Amino acid sequence: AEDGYDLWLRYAPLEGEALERLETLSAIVAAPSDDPTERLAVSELMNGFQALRGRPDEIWLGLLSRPRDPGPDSITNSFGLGCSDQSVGGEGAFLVRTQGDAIWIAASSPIGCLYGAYALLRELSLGADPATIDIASAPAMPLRMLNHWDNPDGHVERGYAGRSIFDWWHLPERLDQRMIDYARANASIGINAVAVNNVNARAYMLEPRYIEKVKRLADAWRPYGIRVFLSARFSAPRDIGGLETADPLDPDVRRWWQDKADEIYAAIPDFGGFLVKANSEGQPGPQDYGRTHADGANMLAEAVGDRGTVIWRAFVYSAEDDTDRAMQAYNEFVPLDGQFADNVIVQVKNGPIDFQPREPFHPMFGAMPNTNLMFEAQITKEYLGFASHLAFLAPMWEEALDADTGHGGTVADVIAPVGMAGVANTGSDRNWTGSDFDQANWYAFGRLAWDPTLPSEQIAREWAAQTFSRDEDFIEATVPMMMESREAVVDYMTPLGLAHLMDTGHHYGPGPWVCDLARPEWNPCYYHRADADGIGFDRTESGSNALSQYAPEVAAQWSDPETIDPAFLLWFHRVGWDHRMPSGRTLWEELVHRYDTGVAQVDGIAATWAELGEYVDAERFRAVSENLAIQQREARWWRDASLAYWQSLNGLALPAGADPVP
Ligand code: GCW
Repeated sequence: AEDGYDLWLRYAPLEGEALERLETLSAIVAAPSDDPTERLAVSELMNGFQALRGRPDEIWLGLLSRPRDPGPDSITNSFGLGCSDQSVGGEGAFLVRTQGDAIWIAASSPIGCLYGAYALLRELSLGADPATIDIASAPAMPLRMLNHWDNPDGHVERGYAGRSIFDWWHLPERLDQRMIDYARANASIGINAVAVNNVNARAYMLEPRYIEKVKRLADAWRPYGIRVFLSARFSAPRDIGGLETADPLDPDVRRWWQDKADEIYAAIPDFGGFLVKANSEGQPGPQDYGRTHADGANMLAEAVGDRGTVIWRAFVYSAEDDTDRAMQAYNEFVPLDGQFADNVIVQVKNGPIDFQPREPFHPMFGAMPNTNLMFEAQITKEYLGFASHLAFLAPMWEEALDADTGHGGTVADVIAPVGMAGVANTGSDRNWTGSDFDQANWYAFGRLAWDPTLPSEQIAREWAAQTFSRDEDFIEATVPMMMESREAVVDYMTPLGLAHLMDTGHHYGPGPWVCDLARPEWNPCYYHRADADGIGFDRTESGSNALSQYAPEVAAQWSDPETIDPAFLLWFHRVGWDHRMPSGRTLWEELVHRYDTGVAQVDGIAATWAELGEYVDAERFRAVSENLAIQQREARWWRDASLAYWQSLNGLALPAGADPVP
C-alpha cells in the first residue's frame, strides 16, 4: 500500500527516455569488501536501480571485480565504487562522475560512498541523464543531528505522529526493522547523529539496563554513519548514583560522571556524548549549586574527554527574572563566552523565544565568537498546527540561516564549524511523521544541514518528485504550494511579528486572551501587550531594549517602526491601531488583511491539491485532502477568534471588504 512508509526513498520506476538511459548500464563494480557501510552502498545501488528500472524480480547484476579500487578504465556500462580514495576530502565527502560510459562514485571512506550512492539514486530518480551526472559534495557542517523528545514510556513530547518509534521495553533482544529503516532514511539525507531521548530526561536512561538497549541501537545504526547521543539529567548522580549532591565541582560527582562515561564508552566506543537541558523549565542544573552553565558543561566534557561531545542547550528563561524572556538566554550565556571546554557545544534555538512561526534570528549567533554554537530547529510543528496543518519549514530555516548576524557572517557561517540539530517529528504512524507533507520537513532539515545554501525551492522539488510524482505538471503545482505554506500559517496565526498566541499548554489553536497563568511569560498577553490604544512588544530603548543584543547594523534595520520589515513590526514595536503601514493601510486594516490572506492561501492550497488526484495514489491523496480540510476550518478559527478578541479591546469595526466573521 502507498501509506507513506517508504518516505522519499520510493524509487518509483522511471519511464521513457530516463528509463532507456538507465537500461544501458549493466553492472556494479566494487572491490569485495567486509566493510558494512561499503556493502550497504552496493546493496542500496542494486536495490535502487532495480526499483528505478521497474523490474524487482529480475536479479540485476551485482558484479564484484577483483582489483582493489578498480580504476574507471576497468569498467564499462557500469557503476563503480571506490571508497578509499584519499584525494576526496573529509567525513562524508564524495564525487559522482561519469567517465565514458561508466559512473563512478569515489570517497575517502565508506560513509562517503554511501552518501554518494544516495545522491546518485536521488539524481536518477529525479530523471537526470546518467551521462551527465557530475556531483562533488561534502557536508557543510560536522554534526547533522536529530533530537528526539521521546520519553522512555513511549510518549513523545510535542510529538504528533503517534507513539515513540523506540521500543525500549523489548530492547536489547528485539530490534524492530523500523530502526533500520529509520537509520537508512537519515543516512539518505546525511544525518549522522541522534539523541534518542527527551531533553526533559529521566536519569534512569543512564542505568546499565538502558545502556545495553542503547548499544543495540548504536550497533544497528553504525553502518549508516549515525552516532548515538543521550540526553542526560544533570541530577543523575543523586537520582540514580546514591550521592547527596550533583554539584559539578564536587569530586565525588565528577568521579561519578567519569565512571558513567567510561561505562558507556565500554559498550559504545563511538558514543557521541551527552545532550543537556539544565536550569530550564524546572530541570536541574549547576545553578542549583551556585555554579554556572560553563561549570556544569565543562565537568561533563571532562568526563567524556576526547571521545565525544557535550551539547548544552541555551534554551533558558526564568520565572523569577522579569527581564524580557527574549533576552534571558543571551544575558546568561554571552558573559560565559570563552569559558566552555573545546568539546562543549552550546545549542541555540533559531529564535530567541521558542520555535514560533516567525521569529528574528537568535542574537547569540555571532555574539559568542569563542564558543562552539549549534543551531536548533524544531521539525515537529509544536506551534504551527501540529501534523494536520501543511507548513513546509525550509523557508523558515533558510530565513534564519541566511540572516546576517552583523558580526562578520550569516547564522549559517557561525554554525558551519559545528552543526545543526532538529527536534524530530517521527512517531510510529505508518507514514512516520503524522502527515505526508511533514515528511518534507524531516527531509529538508537533513538537506539543509548538509548544505545550508540549498534553496528551499530546490528541496521542495526534490522531495515532491521522489515522494509523489516526477511529472512536471505535478511539481509545478506542488512546489509553489509548499513554498507559500509557512507564510500562510504566519498570517492566520501570528501576523506582523506577533508571537506565542497559541492556547496554553498544548499550543494548538488561538488563545490571545489568556492572561491568568501564574508564570507571566507563559501568557499570550505577555507577548502581544494589546489594549484599546495599540498592540506589540516594545523591544527598543523605550521598552525592553532586546534590540541592543543585536549588532548595531542589524538593530538599525529594526529600530524604526516606520522602516522595519512589517514581518517583524510587532515583535520589536508597540504601535497604535491606526499606525500607518507601508501598504497605506492602518495597522488594524493590515492585520485584518493578513488574517484574510492566510485563510485565502490555505483555500488556494486546498484547491490546487484537489486538482492533483491523477498524480498521486488514492490513499495519500485522500489523507492530504482531509488534512487540508481541517486546516481550512482551523485557519478560519484562528482568524475569527483572534479578530474578535482584538475587536473586544480596540472597539474597531472590520474594514470594508474584509471577509465577514460568520
Ligand atoms: O517549546 C518548548 C516546549 C517544551 C520543550 C521546551 C524545550 C522539551 O513547549 O515541551 O521541552 O520547549 O525546548 O526544552
